[in-house]
Amino acid sequence: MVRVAKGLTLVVGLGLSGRAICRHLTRLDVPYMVADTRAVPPGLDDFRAAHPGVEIYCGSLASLDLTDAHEVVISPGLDPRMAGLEGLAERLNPNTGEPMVVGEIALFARAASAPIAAITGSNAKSTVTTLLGEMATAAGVRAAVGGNLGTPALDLLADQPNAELYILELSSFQLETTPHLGAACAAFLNLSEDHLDRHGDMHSYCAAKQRIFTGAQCAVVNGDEPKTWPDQPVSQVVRFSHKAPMENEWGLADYQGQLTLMQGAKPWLAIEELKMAGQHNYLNALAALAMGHSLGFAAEPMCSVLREFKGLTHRSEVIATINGVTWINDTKGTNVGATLAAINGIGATLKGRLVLLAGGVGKGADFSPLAKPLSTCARHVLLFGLDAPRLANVLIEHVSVQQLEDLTQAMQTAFELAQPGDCVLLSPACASLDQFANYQERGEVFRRWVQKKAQQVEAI
Ligand code: UMA
Ligand code: ADP
Repeated sequence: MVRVAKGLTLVVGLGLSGRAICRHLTRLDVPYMVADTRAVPPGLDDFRAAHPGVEIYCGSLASLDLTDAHEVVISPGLDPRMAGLEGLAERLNPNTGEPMVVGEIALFARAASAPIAAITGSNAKSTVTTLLGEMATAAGVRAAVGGNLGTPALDLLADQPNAELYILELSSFQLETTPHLGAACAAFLNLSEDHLDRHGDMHSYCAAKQRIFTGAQCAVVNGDEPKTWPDQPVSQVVRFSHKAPMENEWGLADYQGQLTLMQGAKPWLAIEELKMAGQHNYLNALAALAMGHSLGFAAEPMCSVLREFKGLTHRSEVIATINGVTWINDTKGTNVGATLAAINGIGATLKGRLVLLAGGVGKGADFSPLAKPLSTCARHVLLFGLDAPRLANVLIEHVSVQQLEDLTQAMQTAFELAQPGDCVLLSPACASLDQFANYQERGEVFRRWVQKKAQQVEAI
């Protein structure tokens, strides 16, 4: 057994979050040691050089004696109930009054001196977080934007100490280890199956996300999805929905002959002024407006951001039109809910039919909700990767399905099968890790292939 010395904080994981946690503890002069379950975590030598004198343990946590540890701060990619940490997440820490095991965001909440706007949900987190960040800047608010979408939250504290507002995208993994967030405004955008391999069931997954509301002053929730509504008292709850809104709610309604983003009876922006592709982005615009409004941003700067924002790369991103067929990269569609939103959002605007490219690591999800919408709007579904057989099983009776070796083969087949007016959509409903380093690499493979094909076709 390796003993964690009395009074030391144990940081678990040497990824982005782990390193940010270490930098934070170093700044605070809190003594700590580090553990990583991998024999040789990536970047170990660099870490040693940057933190001389910090003890590092690599291997199973079950060989650590944590009896005297001050606190355990765990990275989001690791399960707080993993071997070696059994029972600790439920035990109160006499030093902090919080559980013995916490995560990066718990330390962030303790240290942040400016208000926090936090965003969670199964999908659309990065889009709404980025939109809100741009709205803050346009409204003249010095905002620092980070969390699950990129810069670790704790690095924001050091990099932007004068921030007037922290805007954080938070995953269920991060929230699970955050006992108290105390956000000025917390949004829970939507809930659909994801990460069940980690959380076990939808109840635990939703409970992790519900933690975003602990100590929140204002909750922004999806009026159409009751599971996103706070399960604890929050003094102000603001709903957004795709329906015509009641007073003080946000929604969509006809205003002077145009579908318009509305707050109660007040028109904010006609849909045709939005640049983002797909109907699912109407809700994302409403969620960002609802949050910005509750945080006191002025109306006009928020609307001007919505008039310009084209959406993030890898999310319903139009890459090219080849022989009348539009090719769309939605590699960030990594779960069934996201792919459903992309199919419904894009399918509704199509002249032809959809050729869907899907597959990868399904994370234990039920794929059957895809069957009905695909039977209505798809010409073919081309499957690749680890869970292609599971996808094929649930889709085969509803739509034409073919299984291919990999994404490149699927793209070649799509090129041969698609007809003018159709749309080839990469929205895999799965994680990418069986065949790619990450979802971005999968999207870049798609982009490069499509752009090359477009040049070849033009040259003919
Ligand atoms: N790992 C080990 N042993 C360890 C430590 C890590 O095996 O001791 C493995 C984990 O199982 C995991 C990988 O290393 O597969 C990375 O885990 P990590 O916790 O070290 O991850 P970070 O590098 O800190 O990145 C995390 C988020 N990753 C995860 O939650 C898995 C990043 O979100 C986030 O951008 C970053 O913190 C900064 O906040 C990525 C993500 O995939 C984009 N998030 C999931 C999602 O969006 O669906 C939740
Ligand atoms: P996240 O950060 O939660 O993964 P993103 O903004 O990166 O969210 O979008 C991820 C995917 O979610 C997109 O590629 C799209 O398929 C889907 N999506 C976008 N908006 C919505 C929405 N309002 N509801 C459901 N799915 C959505």
